[in-house]
Amino acid sequence: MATANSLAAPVAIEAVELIRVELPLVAPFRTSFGTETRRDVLLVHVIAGGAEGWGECVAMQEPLYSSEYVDAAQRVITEHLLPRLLRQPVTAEQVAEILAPVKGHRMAKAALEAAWLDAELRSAGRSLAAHLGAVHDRVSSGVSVGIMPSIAQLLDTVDQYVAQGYARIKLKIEPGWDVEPVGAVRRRFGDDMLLQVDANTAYTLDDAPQLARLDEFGLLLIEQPLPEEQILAHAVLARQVRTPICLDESIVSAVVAEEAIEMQACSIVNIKPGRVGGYLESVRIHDVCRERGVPVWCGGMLETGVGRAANLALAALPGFTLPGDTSASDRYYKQDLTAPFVLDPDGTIAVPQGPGIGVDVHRDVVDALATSTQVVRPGE
Ligand code: OSB
Ligand code: MG
Repeated sequence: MATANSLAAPVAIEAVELIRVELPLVAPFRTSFGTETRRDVLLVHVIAGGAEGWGECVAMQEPLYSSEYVDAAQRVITEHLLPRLLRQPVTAEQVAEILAPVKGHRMAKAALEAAWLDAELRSAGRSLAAHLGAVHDRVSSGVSVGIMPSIAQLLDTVDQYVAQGYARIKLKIEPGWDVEPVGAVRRRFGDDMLLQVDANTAYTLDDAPQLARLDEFGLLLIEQPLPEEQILAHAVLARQVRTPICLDESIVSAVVAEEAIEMQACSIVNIKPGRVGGYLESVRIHDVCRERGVPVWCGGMLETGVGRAANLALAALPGFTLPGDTSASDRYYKQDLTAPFVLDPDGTIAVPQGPGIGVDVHRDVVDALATSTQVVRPGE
């Protein structure tokens, strides 16, 4: 079973930079909760005795996917999280425990833990992939396709991704955009294409008959049809549809994952490190699911290369048996913050093998796109 090993000494932090970077998306991305046209990313950069570490906070501009949002994440980091972390030298392994008194704010905590992990691993000369327990050096990658103005535009978009080699297609759905577009894609691309849907909580249990109409399309899974808190309702729904239910928003920790599986609310789990409070909790969810024979896959939050590098390391663990939302850089951004991640024609992306997250952050690009920088030092 994959477990995160502890490293040696904690790195002594000199400064933590909180850098906000704005990147335009290559195309608008519409989900049941809103339309994204740009990403307002919070980067955490720790500087520690010759070493450095980077973490990406996946909180979005508005609290529409979950209750977190980027301004609040930065605020909780400066007011509540960093004061606790900077009191004494702390290992990455201890970050979650030290921050536990602060309730929630998992995306903010995850970004800090990621930066601490990266700094420690870079100074130890060890890759995040090896540290987390990766067993593959390439991972199978899918792509998440937004809600489109028309079926014709949807088919064109899917066609381009299929031509690039993506291993599976995920369609965003909502009431009024489900059976028709999914059926059109299935008919156009055939029964062999790996296809799944994501509702981002847009349905209610009363919609069970409509969701059961998706059964005929042989989908891999339906992701988070009902609200985040309604885990039991997902168990009820799971008995009314044949398509496997996968949870995203609902799974905020390993304990919740275990309970949801126990309740038979889901038979597949989407693991997003930001949503669950970090890469180390992600490994615990992976382990919980693997022990119970529940497949997992790595979700995405439109990350830049910083978060993407770390997600690829996680997705290389043995329980990640379904293609993830770990798409290539050019699916999101014209200019990434690292060397671009590229999809191979076989539908895989290489897992970075260098120390830490395994990629260099292009500081010149970060500085050119930065909208603000805040520096926090211990003892201030
Ligand atoms: O629900 O998986 C989701 C993007 C932003 C917020 C939530 C989700 C998504 C995606 C795209 O589906 C995932 C990605 O490609 O990064
Ligand atoms: Mg989702």
